Amino acid sequence: MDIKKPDAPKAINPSDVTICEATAQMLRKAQRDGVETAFDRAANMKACPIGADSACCKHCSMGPCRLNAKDPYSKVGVCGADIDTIQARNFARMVAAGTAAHTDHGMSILDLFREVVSGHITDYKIKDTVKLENVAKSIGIDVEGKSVSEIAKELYTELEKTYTQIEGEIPFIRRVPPKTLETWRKLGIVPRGAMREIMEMMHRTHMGVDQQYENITRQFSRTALADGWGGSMVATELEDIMFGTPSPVCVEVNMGVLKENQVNIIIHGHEPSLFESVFESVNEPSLIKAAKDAGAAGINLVGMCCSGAEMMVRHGVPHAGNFMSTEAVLVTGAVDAIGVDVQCIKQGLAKVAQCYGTVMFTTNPRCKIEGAQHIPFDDHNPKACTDEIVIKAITRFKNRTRPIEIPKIVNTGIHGFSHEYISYMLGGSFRSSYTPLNDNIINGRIRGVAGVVGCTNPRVKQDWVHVELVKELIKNDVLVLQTGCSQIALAKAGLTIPEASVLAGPGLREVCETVGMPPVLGLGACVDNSRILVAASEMVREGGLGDSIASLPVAGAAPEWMSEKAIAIGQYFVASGVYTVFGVTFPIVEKTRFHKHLFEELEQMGLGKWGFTADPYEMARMMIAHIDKKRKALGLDKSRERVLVDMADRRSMEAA
Ligand code: SF4
Ligand code: MSK
Repeated sequence: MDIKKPDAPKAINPSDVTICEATAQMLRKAQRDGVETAFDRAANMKACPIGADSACCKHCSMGPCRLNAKDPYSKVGVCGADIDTIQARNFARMVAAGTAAHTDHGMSILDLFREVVSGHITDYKIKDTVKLENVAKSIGIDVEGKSVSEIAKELYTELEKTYTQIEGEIPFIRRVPPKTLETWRKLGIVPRGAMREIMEMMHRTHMGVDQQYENITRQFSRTALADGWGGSMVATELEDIMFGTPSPVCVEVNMGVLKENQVNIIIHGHEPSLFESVFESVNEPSLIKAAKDAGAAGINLVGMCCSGAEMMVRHGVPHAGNFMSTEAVLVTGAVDAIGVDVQCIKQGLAKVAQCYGTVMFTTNPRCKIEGAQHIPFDDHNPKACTDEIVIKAITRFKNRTRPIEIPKIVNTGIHGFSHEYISYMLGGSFRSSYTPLNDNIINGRIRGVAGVVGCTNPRVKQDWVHVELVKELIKNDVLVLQTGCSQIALAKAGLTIPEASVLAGPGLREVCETVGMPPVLGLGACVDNSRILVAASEMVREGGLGDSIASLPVAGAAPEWMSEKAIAIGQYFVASGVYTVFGVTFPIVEKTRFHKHLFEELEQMGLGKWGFTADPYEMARMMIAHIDKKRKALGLDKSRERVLVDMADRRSMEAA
């Protein structure tokens, strides 16, 4: 009998899987070294088509049940669940998991804030008292005549409700434009408390509970809103209060930020408390001396993924790359230590680290990885952990044996556009406001605003969809706001500097040149998408662009998304009123009632809606068409035509 030999693994061509030159260079080196990365695994792991369509259910042991995506109503599960119930439940659980991740991150920051406020923690403090007052006032706390400590204690008590409240509305609901809030109240989707919403979502998606896709959609909308206007917003605001509100800073990005003659330490993950402490440790004179005694020119601290984005926008710490570059960067052999906390940390990192002698540390009790050393990080004594990481990195530097190859690519970008800074930048520090942004949208110089955010994913060419989409948007006068790994893609492409305004359409270019800003504004980490919600609310409050977020000429996209957090973010933007387009794949069968509900009916109910395409040009077209539809509804289509005619006239005059 012939025994079929297993197929040889498919080899990738690095230039086909990424446009990041540094990553491609390291993937070539990994191939020479016989080291496998997620790019190789993706090429050799065919995505399950039934799972990709969300046409399967394993919520009980009468199944798992697989339905036919090509003929979705031809079958039901053993319990009778139809395709709409099955995929709504699956989608809901993705929202619940993503919301849990962001809100648990926010809860850690809230715990830290409580301990700082009560004086039990002294390694961190309240840094931005202006922001403290503003956040307190925004949720109705009277700050008049109160000390910083009194305001902070009241703020803590209020914000704790974001998580634990059983009935009522979460505190940041007070920031939502009244018309948007009215729609939510009518639909019964105002979050009470994040824990309650996530718990109820998990209950309702248990076998034999909620089996009506519209009802499930209402609860996952409520759950997602508990993320965007709850857990994520608490994380962002308290991080700003304790670590500083970002303002634009010039940063170096890409793998060339590693330095062969220095001790290189990478921090990767999400919660900035770890990174802030490592930042202190690497500036400790005794540790700098130890590094020099070991023969290093110094200690080089570098960020990756969202931890990196947090430190980049607050302190200008260099950033080595986004999610799909985290294994590749270790292939340089130059990384002496990589410390991680939570979220987006590939298990494969531990193996790559071992191959190159990099010491990998997990630090958070929620995240341990086989093959990585665990050094517990305690907010009450953070330096115990982070000093040890630095000491171990120095030891590894001293004992480096493997050859080092660092791609000589460094890009620069200006990042750190908090929603507060956008208002100062456009309105001036004495009369900071969104009036100039709204005015420029109304007069048509800026056609609209797009949030382009999210991950990178080995199922598509790394960074390519982000970069092509953003280029198309700015060329068409759409101002782009960015968070997470997407902004790193654009920074590497050179689009986050003011000079990139030459790639913008004439109206946007004029605004960028007048203000001196890039056409692509990096706001922070993925948890900081809440800054975009606040900016959108400010635009509504400013006037002239309708009375709800749904009426704004704005759109959102996550062109290379991969995580459940991305689905939660997408859903809170949709529920807030924003048309949101995802790329890669969409976990729903087309031509089902649930698909129609998400892609059409939610908009008719006064919310936003979902869109999908993997093609960046089509994505830009869809987003611009939506922006134009909103402009038309606001009666702004005329002003834009006038500006375009003016610019065309001007160009023909220049050519003459
Ligand atoms: Fe199948 Fe219904 Fe059980 Fe899901 S809940 S596995 S559809 S029987
Ligand atoms: S890290 S969720 S890959 S943006 Fe926030 Fe990047 Fe996406 Fe993770």
